[in-house]
Amino acid sequence: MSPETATFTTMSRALLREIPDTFERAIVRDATRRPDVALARRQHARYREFLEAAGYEVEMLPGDEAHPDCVFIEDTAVIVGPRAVITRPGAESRRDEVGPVAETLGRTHDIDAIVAPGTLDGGDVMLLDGTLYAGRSLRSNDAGLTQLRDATEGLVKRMVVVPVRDVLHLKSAVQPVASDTVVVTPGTVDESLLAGLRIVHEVERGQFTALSLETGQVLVSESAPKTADAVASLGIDITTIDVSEILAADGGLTCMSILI
Ligand code: CIR
Repeated sequence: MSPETATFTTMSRALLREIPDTFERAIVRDATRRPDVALARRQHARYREFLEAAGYEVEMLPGDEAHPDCVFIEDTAVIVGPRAVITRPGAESRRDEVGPVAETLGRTHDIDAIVAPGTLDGGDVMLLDGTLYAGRSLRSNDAGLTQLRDATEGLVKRMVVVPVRDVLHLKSAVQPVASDTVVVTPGTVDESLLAGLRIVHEVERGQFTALSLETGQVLVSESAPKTADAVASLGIDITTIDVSEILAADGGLTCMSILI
């Protein structure tokens, strides 16, 4: 499959994972605010409804009480065309989240996997118009990024490593809202590495999160109305959602699904 084909393959399945009761113990940087599990589940249900209304067939994996962060399924696999790269999450407590995801994706994809000493979180990987941007972060190290480069060779046009600072993942700092447009949190990445992309700067620092679909629809959080307005003013079709409890667990809108 050529890089162009890999990029424009129609995505129609979404893999999600239920929120376990232990979600209130998810890893958070601000331990003064714990997510409310019941409310998080209602917000997750609306997220699922949005994907279904957009035409996605949703497959919901059961939650795992031993893994409070398992709803953040994006971090466990990176899909590039026919290949699924199973990650080795940077947070040790999340390492075993990958099992059921690998099993499910193994039915439809060639499986490759990041191995020690490599670490990689899917939240650090973004595929835009054939270019794979990969964040070097607290969660994804050089060994993991080298393995990702090898696993995707021939499936992408190029891979650009983007060091990120002050945020968890690349996609906390750089969020696609169209195939050529990203919202960037100022000061978190060297923007010259994003040359060729249209950049919108996030107004409410660290509060904006988006999920951009191949249909052109973009789901954005209610938490950053000024940034959402800036995105909408470009003619992008946005729908807003309240994901306060997901944000409280340092998650965003991409992290709750793997789109296939
Ligand atoms: C963590 O710290 O791993 C989770 N509490 C949040 C992960 C969010 N993942 C993502 O945005 N891709």
